[in-house]
Amino acid sequence: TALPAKRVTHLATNDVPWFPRCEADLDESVKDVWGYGAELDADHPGFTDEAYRARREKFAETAYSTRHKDQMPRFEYNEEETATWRTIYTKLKELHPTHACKEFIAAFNLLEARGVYSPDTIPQLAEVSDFLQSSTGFRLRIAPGLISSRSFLNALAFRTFFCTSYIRHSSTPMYTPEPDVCHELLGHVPLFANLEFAQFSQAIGLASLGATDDDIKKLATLYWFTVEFGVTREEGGIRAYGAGLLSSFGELQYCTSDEPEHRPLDLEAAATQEYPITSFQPVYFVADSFANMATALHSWAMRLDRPFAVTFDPYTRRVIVLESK
Ligand code: HBI
Ligand code: FE
Repeated sequence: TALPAKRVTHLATNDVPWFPRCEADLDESVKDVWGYGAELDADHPGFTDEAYRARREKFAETAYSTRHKDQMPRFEYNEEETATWRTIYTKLKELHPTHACKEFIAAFNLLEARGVYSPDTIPQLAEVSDFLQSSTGFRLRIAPGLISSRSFLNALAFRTFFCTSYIRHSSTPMYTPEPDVCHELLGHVPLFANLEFAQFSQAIGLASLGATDDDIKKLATLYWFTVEFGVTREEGGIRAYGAGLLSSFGELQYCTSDEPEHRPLDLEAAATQEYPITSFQPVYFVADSFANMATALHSWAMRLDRPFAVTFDPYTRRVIVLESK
């Protein structure tokens, strides 16, 4: 259920798609989901499990009803859900020393040292959000499921990450067809505590505000090859920083092997590369550093087709729009 295509009417051109100007505007973006957040497809591992479907309804309902002004609710996870978390956590963590980039490992260790992460409990999103807030100003907002590319990227402009809170079905601990709390917390969250990575992520978000549909597609593709499936080169070899890799036991091993192609990261190339969504990636882009990526993104984004510029005011956490008349 995509939202009707609202237009911004106060800009010189009235052809600009609506975009959030302040964090409360993200209340609109939450509703902009691809499919209803709890309506499972027939091939979903939890499709025939009534109890699981009821849980998903509950999580979706909480996500839909939580507004920006509200406190983040607490989630109660049951034994079965906690066991799934423990299995994934333990297996993935074994691969960190040899397959994850050093920035990810550092942040993950800090999350454990602060008592936010452990294999025994699924962390509360409120605590994870507070941790990120004090590290880089990033925050979590509960998502009912897969948010549209535009709304999802727009939120990054506010250093806000739409984060799911439900967990995958217990029958397939190493597989999920959609983002779940394991993918978010074990894949994405640690690097949002890294200043340069946070800056890069926000820059993608700022570039997406009021962007054309074509440019949203390019930004979503760039996001795919960096934030989801990015790798970097360290002394020991290729290391993953993308969340899609760090949350996948199989692909994490594959992406650092000699099998796939590793190309140096070029933003325009990565923004236009085709990719499969149901199999391992045939091509990975190798980044040199997050700091360079953030800088390169700022100049690359200037070439996008947009009749205004935006900046983020960290004091009010609002977006300022600069029009060239
Ligand atoms: N929605 N909840 C959620 N989580 C994601 O990781 C996510 C999303 N929507 C789109 C998306 N990721 C990306 O693949 C790009 O389309 C931006
Ligand atoms: Fe993701």
